[in-house]
Amino acid sequence: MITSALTYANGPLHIGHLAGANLTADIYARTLRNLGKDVLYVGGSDEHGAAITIKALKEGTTPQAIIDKYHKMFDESFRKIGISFDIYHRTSEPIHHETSQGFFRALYANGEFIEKESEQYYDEEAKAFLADRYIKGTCPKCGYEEAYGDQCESCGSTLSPTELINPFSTLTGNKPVLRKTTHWFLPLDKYEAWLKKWINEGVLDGQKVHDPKKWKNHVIGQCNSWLDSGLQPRAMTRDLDWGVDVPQEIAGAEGKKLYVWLDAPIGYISASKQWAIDHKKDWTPYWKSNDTALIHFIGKDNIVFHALIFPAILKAEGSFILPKNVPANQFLNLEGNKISTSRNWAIWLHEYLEDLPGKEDVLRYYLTRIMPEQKDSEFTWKGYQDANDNELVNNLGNFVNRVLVLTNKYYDGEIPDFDTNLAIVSSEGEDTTTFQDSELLLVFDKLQELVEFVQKFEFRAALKVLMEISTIGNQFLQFNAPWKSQKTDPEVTKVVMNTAAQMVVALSVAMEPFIPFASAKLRKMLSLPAVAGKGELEAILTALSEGQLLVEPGHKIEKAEYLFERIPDELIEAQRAKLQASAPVVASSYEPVKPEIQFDDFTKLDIRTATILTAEKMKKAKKLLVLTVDLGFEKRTIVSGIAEYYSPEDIVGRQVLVLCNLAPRKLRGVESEGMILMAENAEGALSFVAPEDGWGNGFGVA
Ligand code: B3M
Ligand code: ZN
Repeated sequence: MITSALTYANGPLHIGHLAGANLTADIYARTLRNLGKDVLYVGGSDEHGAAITIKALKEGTTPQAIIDKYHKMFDESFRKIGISFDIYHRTSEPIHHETSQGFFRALYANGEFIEKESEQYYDEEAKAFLADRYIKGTCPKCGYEEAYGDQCESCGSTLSPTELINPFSTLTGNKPVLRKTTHWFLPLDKYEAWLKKWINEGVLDGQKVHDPKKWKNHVIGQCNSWLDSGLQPRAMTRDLDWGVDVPQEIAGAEGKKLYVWLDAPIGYISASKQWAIDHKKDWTPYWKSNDTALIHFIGKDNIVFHALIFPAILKAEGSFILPKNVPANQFLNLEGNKISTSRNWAIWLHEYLEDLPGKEDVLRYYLTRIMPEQKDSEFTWKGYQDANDNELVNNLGNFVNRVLVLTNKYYDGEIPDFDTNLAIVSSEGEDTTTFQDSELLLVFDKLQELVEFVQKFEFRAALKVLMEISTIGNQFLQFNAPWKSQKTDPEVTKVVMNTAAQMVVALSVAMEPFIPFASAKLRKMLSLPAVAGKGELEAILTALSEGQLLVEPGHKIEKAEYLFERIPDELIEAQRAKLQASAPVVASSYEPVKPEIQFDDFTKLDIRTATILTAEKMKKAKKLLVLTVDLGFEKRTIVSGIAEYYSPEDIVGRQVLVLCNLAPRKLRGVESEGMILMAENAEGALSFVAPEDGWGNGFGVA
């Protein structure tokens, strides 16, 4: 049972989504299917939570319109890049609402929830409670100033709103107040002991259920850092109007929705149920049988939800298995910067597919090659081009092409038969070894190594082994030089070419999980059926271990075509230019216009002209300057986040505009009594907006 994190349907897919939770799971699922395992691999769109409603608010449309748009895009893009979901589902489906409500009922009936009144942040102007993404503030872990109430996108920490420093409402920017509300809490503190044992020893209810040594260090590390600081009861409901209703028969349910992190992982189960309906199968063995391995592929920002909270929910329900592993990946950066949706610093999958048609496998290959398995890694267009040209074209493509071209040239496309006696390298009693045997044994070992790496979620290493098989093939050709021996010793050439053909067939299967489009193309050239996830790899391993051929003499292949092509510099330059340009210029990077206000709203802002009198750097704060400004009628201290764009000595004496009736706010212990008005471009660069120098201080704007 394999899952990919459900993507929030609030913006297009980018390469980070692939590298984190999807390409990983796809390679894994395809490999297991090729090994003949019974695999169910599900994914889908996460269509609830504040991520969706806030996007709808920004675009002046409905959450439904947002999820419909992105779900369709995701479904298409994933299909085109070859993610082999057995079902790509969505959490807005009725079957999901029923399934997640069923969980809520079961937990409620089991007495697992604590119903509790607590104080939560509330935005008095928007008249809304501020959970999760409705609230932002400074991350207590890393100091990032735009951390959400549920997590920090900069360091990946999972947070709760009360941990934020200087919280503010994302709806209005207001400072929130605390207000009482009642919710159902999951007492995670009560589960702490068994979670600790389960994570660190793989033991659950006295049974060994997984091997913690097979879990990634950073996954266990993050869980333990949570466990060690003590788990807190966590609210499983929210005051929202978008999401799955708390079952209405429960007293107090009115107006309450399930917390998105309660419903979303249950989405994996709903998807499995829908798949079972569609295929007239039973979903329960995949979720309830002890011989099923449940594997969640995710990004590192989702670790505690999948490795602590969802397991706690599954166990509280009582009839489900827990994940056998949660192989989370770290983050992928792009050309020196963090991938950022809001700054449009990303390679969007739908644009890649359009701009570089036929290069799906190149992206898959390069992303696997640089996969952030243990630490963050970086995508560069140069790296992409090099990986394509030096590895796919020069190594793999070249080997395959040479074999197919020569087979066509020398044997009219028929795999040659050969005289075994010609190729004996050793014989002992009944056992004779030909150089074909020893060469194919090398391939067999490599295939086994590759499978082991995939099973350990070490996809980079597995890919490297795949390329080593092709290197072995190239060296084999180079050493035996059939293009020479064909003239001098055509009989020996047949052994060489037959052996090379066996290698190509092995490669055509082994490459399928990584570069499925090239595999399908190659299989067609080989006149063999496409790899369909029906134990083909297992069959090859068996055949090789028994010394059988993978393709018989006389089998006729088709004409050779190139599997890969060199990527011209212009293409790379164009993509680089597009990336650089897209941030500030492309229309979509402009902030949408905010909802209409009245003149009265505007006059509430008291904006005055002022002069900067002094400026100095705030200690240990990269971005902050401490300024004193003269407002004419008084002097004020203002902490301003402009240090990356202006140095203190350059701005003393400058005329500026100050919002002077903003409630004071403490920043790093210094009280800031107002705000300097700046223009901010799409890259986040700042520039003063101000009257001419010498204009005079304390005058309002009109
Ligand atoms: N939608 C977060 C994300 O897209 C969240 C994952 C849910 S998995 C059940 O990164
Ligand atoms: Zn952080």
